[in-house]
Amino acid sequence: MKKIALLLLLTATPAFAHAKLVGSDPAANASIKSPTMIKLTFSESLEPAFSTASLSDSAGKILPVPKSVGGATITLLPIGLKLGTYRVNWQAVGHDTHKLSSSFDFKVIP
Ligand SMILES: [Cu+2]
Repeated sequence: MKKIALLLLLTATPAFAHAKLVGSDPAANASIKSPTMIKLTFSESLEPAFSTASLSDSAGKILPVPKSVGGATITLLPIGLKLGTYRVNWQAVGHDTHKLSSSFDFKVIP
């Protein structure tokens, strides 16, 4: 009985501690006018040295975009994105040092 409870605790705790992506603006798969800010919001404060995001175009080319990591957010400041599909790749490390990474797309429309 005690052993089972401990096991549950051990497997459940890290999942709560991960810095998960809880929202983004633009949202995944959104179609929007050319954005000047892309904001990713995570479930907990990030370790700035190990947390980052990048923006790539439909050809997979990474675009030079200013970025900042502060608190539980990563912000990208693109300028003049042309029509097309873009991908945001992100990597997030919270204070438990677990690394999560993923990506999502959005589309710039007229
Ligand atoms: Cu974790």
